[in-house]
Amino acid sequence: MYTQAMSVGPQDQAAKLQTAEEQQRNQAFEARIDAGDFIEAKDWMPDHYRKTLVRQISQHAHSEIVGMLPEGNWITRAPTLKRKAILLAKVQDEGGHGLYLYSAAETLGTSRDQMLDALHTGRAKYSSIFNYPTLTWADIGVIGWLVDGAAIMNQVPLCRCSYGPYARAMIRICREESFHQRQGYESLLTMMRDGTDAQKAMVQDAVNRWWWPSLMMFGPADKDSPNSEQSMRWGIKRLTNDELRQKFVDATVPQAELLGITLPDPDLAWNSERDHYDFGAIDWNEFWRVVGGNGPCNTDRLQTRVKAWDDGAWVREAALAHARKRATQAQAA
Ligand code: BYC
Repeated sequence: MYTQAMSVGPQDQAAKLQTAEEQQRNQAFEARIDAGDFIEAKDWMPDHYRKTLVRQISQHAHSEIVGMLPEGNWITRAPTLKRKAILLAKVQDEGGHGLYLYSAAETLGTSRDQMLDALHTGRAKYSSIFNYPTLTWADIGVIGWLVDGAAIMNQVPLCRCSYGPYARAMIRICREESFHQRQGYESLLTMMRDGTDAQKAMVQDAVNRWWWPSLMMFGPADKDSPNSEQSMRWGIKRLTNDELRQKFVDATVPQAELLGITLPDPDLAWNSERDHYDFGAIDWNEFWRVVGGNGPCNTDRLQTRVKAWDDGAWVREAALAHARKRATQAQAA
């Protein structure tokens, strides 16, 4: 027994060496994180850091392209040419955000096909917010104001994410989201200022339906967020879900007052001791139901994405055939 325990074979020695090497790499990695360095695609990183980033960035990319659907629903019904042009540009921007983000995630060694397969087979998530329907034109303004507003609040700190390619993608995305938020708010202001009573009521109804789902976008409460602690330590997330949610409420309440609408929360009140707004309890059962695939539009959203992927097969094949032809021509030249 004793001799067996003492004898260290070549394999054990290699494992020990690897562990020591891994430890050193890990320490160097953590030191870079602590120093505020950006981690780049070719740098060594722990597996869990890589996996966390692929999970978050790909979910973010999926949210952008699924997020095109509720708004796309209103392109043909926008009330004026100006509003149609703005909406078209916005939806196109969301597609572009998806592309930057898929590209950022690809630098971590996961292919776009793998990520899309995970979305299409229900293994990857996308933001809960896009499983709600857009029932009236006012929903489009409210999505700009509240959904893009929540997105900016969440995404500005991601411009300082420790992973360089994600942080850089977020800088451009945030600039565009800021335009999205303003156009939504301006469209609501116009309806509230110049609209008929029915149009004003339509804005209030849309706000009533989107307020709570917008607060849910920030994710579960910190105490129920399994990923936050590690992601904060690694500088992937810079603020927690609850911190961001509070910042969003604080910024949005005065905007609602200026608009002349009410927010559907009887517990919403300024708390001068905390210097923040207090707000009511979020229905976490609804949140988990929607995240789990049982929201009002989950099935429809996923089916639409799968159909778009299937219908686009010929485009991908044509693009690859063209690339092959160009490569062959370049070789021959
Ligand atoms: N919906 O431990 P937690 C946009 C999941 S796009 C669905 O706190 P984490 C826009 C979470 O993934 C908006 N699932 O996780 C586009 C985790 O599940 P897994 C998207 C959610 O990652 C077009 C579990 O719950 N923005 O703005 O530390 C038009 C536990 O959560 C949600 C981004 O993706 C949710 N709301 O924090 C307009 C931003 N919340 O993966 C606008 C980047 C949580 O363990 N992402 N879950 O199975 C993030 O900042 C973070 O990933 C989150 C979640 C704050 C969302």
